This record gives sequence, C-alpha cells and structure tokens, in this order.
Amino acid sequence: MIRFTTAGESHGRALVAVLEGVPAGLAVAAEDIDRELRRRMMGHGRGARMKIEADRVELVSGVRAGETIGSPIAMLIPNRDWSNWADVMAPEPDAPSAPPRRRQVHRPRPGHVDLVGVLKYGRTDARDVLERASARETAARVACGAVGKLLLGAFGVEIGSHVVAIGGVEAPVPATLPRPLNAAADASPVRCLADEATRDMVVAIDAAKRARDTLGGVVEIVAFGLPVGLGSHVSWDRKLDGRLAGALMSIPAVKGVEIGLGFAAARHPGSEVHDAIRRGPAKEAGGFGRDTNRAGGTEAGITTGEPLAIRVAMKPIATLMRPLETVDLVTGKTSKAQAERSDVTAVPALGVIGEAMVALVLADALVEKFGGDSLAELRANVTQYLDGLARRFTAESGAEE
Ligand code: EPS
Repeated sequence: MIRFTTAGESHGRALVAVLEGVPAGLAVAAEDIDRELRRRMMGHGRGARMKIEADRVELVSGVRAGETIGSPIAMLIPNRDWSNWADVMAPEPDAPSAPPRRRQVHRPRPGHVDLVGVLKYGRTDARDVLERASARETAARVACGAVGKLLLGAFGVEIGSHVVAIGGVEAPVPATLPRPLNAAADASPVRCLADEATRDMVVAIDAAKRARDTLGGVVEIVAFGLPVGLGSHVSWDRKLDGRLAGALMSIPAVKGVEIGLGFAAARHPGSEVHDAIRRGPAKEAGGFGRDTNRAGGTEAGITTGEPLAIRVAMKPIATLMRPLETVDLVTGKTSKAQAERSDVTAVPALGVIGEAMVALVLADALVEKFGGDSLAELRANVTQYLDGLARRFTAESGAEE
C-alpha cells in the first residue's frame, strides 16, 4: 500500500512529507522532485509569495545512493518566507509582557477555513487554522506525487494535465492530445493548449487583478499507458473512480471532479455514452480497444487500458482584495473580511497538484494489484499479467484460446 502524509504551516519553518510503500530499487533524485515543484510554482496569476519561494526538496530518508530502499521516504521543503514570519509562527510561548503577535486574523474570509476552523478548534486567531489550510501544503503533495510518477513511469505510464477553463474563458480541447502532454501545456503561461485561449485567459486574469477579484477554473488530468485492471468493482472503497475523486476533492478549493463525460453523461442516452468494444492491439488493454473513451478510462471502478481522463473544477480563491462582508470575531460587528497577499488564480498549479494526487492513487493501485517489495518483483508481476492477457485472446481469431 502506498500512502503519504504531510505536515507544515504556510509560513512555518518547512513543509514535511512522508511517503510509504514505494518498492525498493526505484531511481529517485532530488532533481526529479524539484522539477515538479518548479512546475507547481508556475502560472500567470500567482502572487508575490511565488517570487519569495524557490522550492527544493531535501531527501531525509528512504533513498540511498539514488535508489529507494523500501523504507518511508521523508522529505523536507523549507519555506524561505519563514524568515519574515518567525516571530508570528514561533512555536515557543510568548512572555507574559510580550505584545500580541503580529498578523492576527479576526475578520474571517468567506470561503476560507477562517470561521469554521476557529469555531471547530476553539481558537481566537484564525491564523491558527488558515496557515494549514493554505494551498502551500500542496507543495508537499507534489513532492510525494513526483515519486509516484517515477514509479508509474517505470511502467510506461505518463501523467499530464492542461487547463481547459479559467474564469469565463473556455479553451477548445484538441481531439488528440499532444504527447508528452506537459511539454505542450507547460509552454503556456496558464498551461493551456490553445494559443488564443491562453491569451484570453491572461487578459481575464489581469482584469480580475485590476478588479481586485479572483478566478477559478477547470483542468483536465490524463494518464496514458495504464494497464487494464487497476482498482476493483467488488467494494465501494476499492473502486478507482471513488479513490481518484476523493483524492482530487481533497485539494484546497476543488469543488468538482468528473471522469470522462462526467455530468454530461447524465444528459445523453446510453447509446451515446458507452464505448463499443472491439479487438485492438494494445497490450495494456488486454488486446481490446475502443474508438471512443467517453468513460474516461474506467468501467466499474477498474481501469480499461484507455487513457484515464479526469476534469477538476476549482473555485475562485477566497482571499479577495475587495473583500466580502463578514463579522469581526473580536467586536462582533459587521466588517470587511481580511484582505492579505494572495494569488488571483492558482488554476495552472491545480493541474500539477492534480497530477500528483492521481499519480499517488494510481501508484497505490498498481502496488495493490501487483505487489512486490522491489521494483524487479513488481515488474515481473506486471509482465506476467500482461503476457497472460495477450496469450488468452488471439488477435486473429478474436476468440478466447
Ligand atoms: C495561499 C495564499 C498565498 C499563496 C499560497 C496559498 O500565500 P501567502 O499568504 O504567503 O501570500 O501564495 O500558496 C503558496 C504559498 C504556494 O506555495 O502555493 C492561501 O491562502 O491558500
């Protein structure tokens, strides 16, 4: 089982991640992880914080001489902004004579954790909750996901993403996605594949910034090269769709996940929704194929061997420079919500974070199906399974042997 946990406050000393269950023998270099961390920091519409940070991982455990050794992989990503916040975030208690800490938040932002977190955790300063709810935490997820991608990459699986909408601007999606997908998407300042839509999205982000507002959007995450048979239909918590949706919904500000046609499937008859089955050459699909992939790569919670295609919707960021009304938790009076440094949009980063979460779910499903404590053992099991499927049906006769 592959699992991970993260710790760290946005302006604390560092982010921490612990990733468990990665088989021994996988080549991992800090640079592989740093590359993904840099991709997460890109994107038109990010705020000043991204000019302060230059995320780099320190591999603390679980990797030796460039290879995983099967033990938990601990990673540290120092926060450069910590030096500006050390007094605000210090874990030590304050002296009785000390003035109140700077940067307390008492005017909760609608849409952020501020109010619900203060009520639930019995805090008075919303900073106690907002620091952890910050999307800064996603850097630690991306670090774990980078290792998940390396594991999947060893089996020919490519995971990429692209932005399909920001604010009201929708991008046309090409019938065939470019490969490698991220090489094309990362060339756009908003990670969008269409030039005109890229320009319109940049204009929309700039306009939102001038209006002191924020924008949400939609990204598509695609995994190519998955073998048929990851996940299971037998129990609710083993269905891959549910695991993917849960992982993606856990990303801050995400409000919706669709697989394949998603909500649109509900508005069409079955004959226009399901993907007819034929014989096909793809070994990872067991020797079967589909001319359409409206299912988005899963049937009954199991991968089909077709590309996995998931759309994720992000709401606009809750920190508004022209804030909505709120209640001041100290005075009890109607007030304007706290306005502080933030992003206009983080939709381009959402794709990178979504890739990480998808990679971790898929890596877990891969290890679940094929087992193995070492990469060699895992590889042997995958090969045996795919060879067995290829032998079972012959392309010539179309019948089971
Ligand atoms: C965030 C607010 C901003 C973002 C931050 C998420 O940070 P700050 O308050 O320091 O300006 O930049 O995202 C990151 C720091 C990051 O690494 O993605 C929030 O309130 O969620």
